[in-house]
Amino acid sequence: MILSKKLNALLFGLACTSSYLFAQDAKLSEKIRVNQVGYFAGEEKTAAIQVPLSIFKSSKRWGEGASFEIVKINPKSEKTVYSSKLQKANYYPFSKEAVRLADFSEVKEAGTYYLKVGDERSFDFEINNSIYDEVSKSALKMFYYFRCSDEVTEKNGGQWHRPSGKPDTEVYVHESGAYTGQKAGTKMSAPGGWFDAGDYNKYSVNAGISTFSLLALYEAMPQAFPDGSLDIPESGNGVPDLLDQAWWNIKWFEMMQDPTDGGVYHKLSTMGFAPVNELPHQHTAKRWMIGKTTSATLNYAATMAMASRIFSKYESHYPGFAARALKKSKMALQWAEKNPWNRFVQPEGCSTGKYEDENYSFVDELAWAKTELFITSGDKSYLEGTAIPYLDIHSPVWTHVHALPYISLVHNKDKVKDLIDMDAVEQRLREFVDYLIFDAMEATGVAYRMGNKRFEWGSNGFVANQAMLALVCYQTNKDKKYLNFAISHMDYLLGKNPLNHCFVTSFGKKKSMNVHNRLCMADGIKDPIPGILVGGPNPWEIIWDLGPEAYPSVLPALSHLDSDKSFSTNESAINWNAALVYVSAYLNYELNKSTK
Ligand code: 9MR
Repeated sequence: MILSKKLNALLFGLACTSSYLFAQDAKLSEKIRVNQVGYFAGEEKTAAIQVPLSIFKSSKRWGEGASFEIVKINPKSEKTVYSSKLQKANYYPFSKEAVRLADFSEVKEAGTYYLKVGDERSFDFEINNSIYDEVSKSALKMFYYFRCSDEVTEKNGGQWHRPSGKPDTEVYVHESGAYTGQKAGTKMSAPGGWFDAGDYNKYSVNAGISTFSLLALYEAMPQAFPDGSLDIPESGNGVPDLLDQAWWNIKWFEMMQDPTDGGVYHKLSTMGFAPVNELPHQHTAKRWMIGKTTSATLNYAATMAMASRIFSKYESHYPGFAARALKKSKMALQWAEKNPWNRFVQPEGCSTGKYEDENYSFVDELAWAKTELFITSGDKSYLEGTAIPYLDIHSPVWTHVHALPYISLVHNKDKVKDLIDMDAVEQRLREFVDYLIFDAMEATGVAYRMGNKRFEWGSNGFVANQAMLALVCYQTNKDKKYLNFAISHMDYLLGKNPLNHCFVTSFGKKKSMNVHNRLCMADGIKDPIPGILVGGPNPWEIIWDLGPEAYPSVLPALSHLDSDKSFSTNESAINWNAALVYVSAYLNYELNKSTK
C-alpha cells in the first residue's frame, strides 16, 4: 500500500515534469490572446496575435504569413493537431496595434489546448460543448453574494459567507423626493435588492435594467436555470433559480414606489459611500429615499409590468403579486405622464451615485414602460405615442433603454404578433445589430471582431449588452452571424483582448483579482467573489482614481488596471453582470441543448 502510494507519487511527478518540459518548448506570450476559458466545440474559434506595426509597411500584410499550430495537451504528451496560416494583419485603433487572427474553428475535439506561433504560445484553453456552464452559473450566482438585507451562508456562499447587513426596514423619505406625495421624513421599509456595484446603495434605474436582463433570459429560455441549478437558499422551492435571483430585487424594487401617488424614488442610499474596509453589517449609516424622478418611475413601470406577466406563472408562490405589480406599474405610468420631466438633482450633502439623466430624453423609458404594459395586458392602446416599432435603437445601458421594448416584443412574439408588425420590430433590431457587425467584421473592430467602440465607463457592459442584442436577433432568424458576433464578444471578455486579460473574476489565466467592490475589499479573503464582470477599459475618468500615470497606457482599450483603487475601470455592477448572464447562459444552452 505504502509502496504503491510512493510509486503513484513518483509517476505523478514524472507526468508533471514531462508536461512541464513540453510546455517549456514554447514560451508563454502576452501577444497571443485567446479566450482563456475556451471555445464551443462546434462553433467559430479565433485567437488574436499582436504583430509589429511595421507589418503594414511590408507586403507581408497581404501575402505570406506566419503559421500557427494548435497543440493538444494530453496527460503524458502534447501533439500538434492543426496548423494553418494567420490571417492578414488589421489595425486596431483603440490599442494602436497590428493584429492577425488565427482561425481554428476546424478543431472540434474536446480537450485542453494551446496555440503556438513559432516558439511562443498562448495560455491553455478548453474546447468542449458546454464551455460556459461555470461562467454562466457564477455570473448569476454573483447576485446572491450581492444581496442586501440577507446573510450569505457558508452552505451557499462558501468562503465568502458574511452576516446580513443593511436591513432597510427603516428608510426615510428625503426632502429631495418629497415634492409630490409623501412628506419628507416619512418612514418606509424596503428590504432586499442587490448592492448596485462596488458600493452598498440601491439605484432604481440600474436595478430595473438589471432585472430586465435576467427576466429577458427567462423569457428567451425558461429552461436555462431550473430550480436547484444554482445552490442558493431558495433552490428546491419549485421556482427556477433564475427567477429566485430576480425576485430578491423585485421584492425590494416594489417598495420604491410612493404608495400615495405612484412616483418612484430615484435611489435608496446613505448620504456618503461606506468606507472600503467595511462589510454591509459594519456600516450602519442612515438610509434615505432620495429623489423622485421620471426615469426611475418609468423604469419601475416597465419592470413591474414585465415581472407581473412572468411571476403570474408562479401565483401560488407569490400570491397576489402579479395583479399588484400590474396595478403599481399603471400607477407609475400615470405619475410619469403627469411629471414628464423630473430629472434627478443630487441633493446637497449627498455624494453617492447619481445615475443622472439630465442630458437624455425619456422617450426611451416611456416606450419601454408602455410596451411592457402592452405585452402584459394585451391592450394595444399602450403603444400609442411610443414610436415603436420605429424608435431608434442604442446599446442598452441605464440611460438608453430603447432596445429593451424590442427585446421583449421578440421574446413574446407569439403573444403579440397579431397586434403589432413584428417584421418591422425585428428588422429595426437587426438593422442596429448589423451595423455593429459591420464594425466588428469590416471596420474599426475587425482586428478583434469586436463591435463595441464605446470605451467608456463600463465598456465591458457594452460588449455584453451588444452580444445580448445579437442573440435576440439570432432568435428572429437563426442567422449564424449573430451567434458568431456574440461568441466573439464573449471571447473578448474572457481574454481575447489587447490586455490579454480575463475580465470575469475566478475565470481565465490572467485573472481579475482586485475588483473595486466593498464586499471583496473588506472581507479579508484573497480571492474575489466569483463571476464578477469588471467594468473594463475606460480612458476618460482614470483621472478620478489613480491618475493616468498609474495605468500601463491611456489608449482607450488599454486603460484598465486590475486594482481595487481603479473604480473607473475595475468596479463591478449589476447591469454589466446581468447582460453577461444572458449571453453566457443563452449560448451555453442553445449550443448544448442535446446534452441537457
Ligand atoms: O454607471 C455609472 C457611469 O455611467 C458613470 O459614468 C459613473 C460616474 O458617475 O457612475 C457609474 O455608476 C456608479 C454609481 O454612480 C455608483 N455605484 C457604482 C456605479 C458603477 O460604477
